[in-house]
Amino acid sequence: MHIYMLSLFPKMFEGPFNESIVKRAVDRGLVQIDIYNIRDYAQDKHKVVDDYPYGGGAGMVMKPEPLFDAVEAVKKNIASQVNKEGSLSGGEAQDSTSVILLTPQGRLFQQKMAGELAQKPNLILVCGHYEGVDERVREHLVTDEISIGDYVLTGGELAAMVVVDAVVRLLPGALGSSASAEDGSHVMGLLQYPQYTRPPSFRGWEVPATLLSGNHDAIARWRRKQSILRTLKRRPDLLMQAPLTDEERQFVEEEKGAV
Ligand code: 6GU
Repeated sequence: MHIYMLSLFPKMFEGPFNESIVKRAVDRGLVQIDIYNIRDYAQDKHKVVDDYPYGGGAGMVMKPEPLFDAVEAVKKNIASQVNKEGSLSGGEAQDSTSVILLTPQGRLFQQKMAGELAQKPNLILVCGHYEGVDERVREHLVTDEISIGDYVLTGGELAAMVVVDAVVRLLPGALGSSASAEDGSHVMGLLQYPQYTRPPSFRGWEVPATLLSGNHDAIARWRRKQSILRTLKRRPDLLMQAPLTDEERQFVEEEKGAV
């Protein structure tokens, strides 16, 4: 997979992409991440990338020309790469490439979307800034708009890093052999059960006896029950959607009554 990041603050990506799982995935050749500075595509000698909003009001708006030029430069690179590899025609690859704007007005980013993005050969992530971007960017350049939650960040960079992290860990081979991308929270629609490691007694707090029992059926039942209880308490919205058996639904109704 090839990910292209377009940003006014390219240095922000240096730390997160040079550590841990993302770095390992890059080192293993599972993903290539290229950072483009939008300011390099400004058209005047002062490298202006923003301007006052028509109609007045507070804040600045990102100008369309540098964003269009930067995305088109990336698409040319994708096309020349594809021509070398010879699978699709360059034009086809360009047309099918997702161009995603990170903005608080976007669709809410969720695990399902991470899974869909992880299937794509190329992703272009455009980090919005200032009070917004010229509407023509939304209408004629990007294919998707993503938000990572209901709060306002100073720019799309941190959100783009969240998206990249969530996508890269799903690439086959990105996690070590002992870890599984399928195992964590949310994939099953339930929150993860409580985890413990040694020692069995710490400051007088004991690991639940079931986990020490060696009875794998009992352990699986205990974990499933804990996941359901934790999801009911913290994220009842998730529980509505979760794939529960009739017996588990019954259990949820009893617990609800008990609360
Ligand atoms: Cl994608 N951008 C900004 N600026 N703020 C956000 C966001 C994105 N997602 C949540 N808040």
